[in-house]
Amino acid sequence: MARAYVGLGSNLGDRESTLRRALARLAAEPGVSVVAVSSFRETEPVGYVDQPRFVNAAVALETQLEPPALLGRLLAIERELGRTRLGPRLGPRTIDLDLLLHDDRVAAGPDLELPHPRLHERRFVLEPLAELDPGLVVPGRGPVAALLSKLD
Ligand code: PH2
Ligand code: MG
Ligand code: MG
Repeated sequence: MARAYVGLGSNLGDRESTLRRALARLAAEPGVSVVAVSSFRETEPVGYVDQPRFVNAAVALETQLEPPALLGRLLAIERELGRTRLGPRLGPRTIDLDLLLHDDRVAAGPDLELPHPRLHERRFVLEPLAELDPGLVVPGRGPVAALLSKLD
């Protein structure tokens, strides 16, 4: 069994309801159990700023799935909840499910990078992770609490 962390984000439609539906689908996946869900927080858009505010959260999972299989399930749930990839990169989305961490795996493939490549610089990811596990360490980057204290 691996411990994985997934980041959730939405800034189109009924954001909270979409996050709850995504969590229910994750919990229903064979080989996946939900261990803990962070609070939902409204956040200012980062990267591509001319878009609505997001609701973000993170979830801790226990899973038998290897990273590529888990990523495949996340992308399938995104599609089921109406995610399209027609707009700008980093632009508005009904649902975004990002595989952030999978135990202490490090991977640098074209389809899957672990840890998530921008995790260490995003407050909207680090804060929910710190809430789930204040002692969590990001492989190659350090403890989430230290990463948060480096952001201004
Ligand atoms: N996701 C992005 C780009 N910018 N900003 C916030 N606040 N929350 C997000 O989830 C987010 C973002 C691309 O995935
Ligand atoms: Mg994302
Ligand atoms: Mg994504």
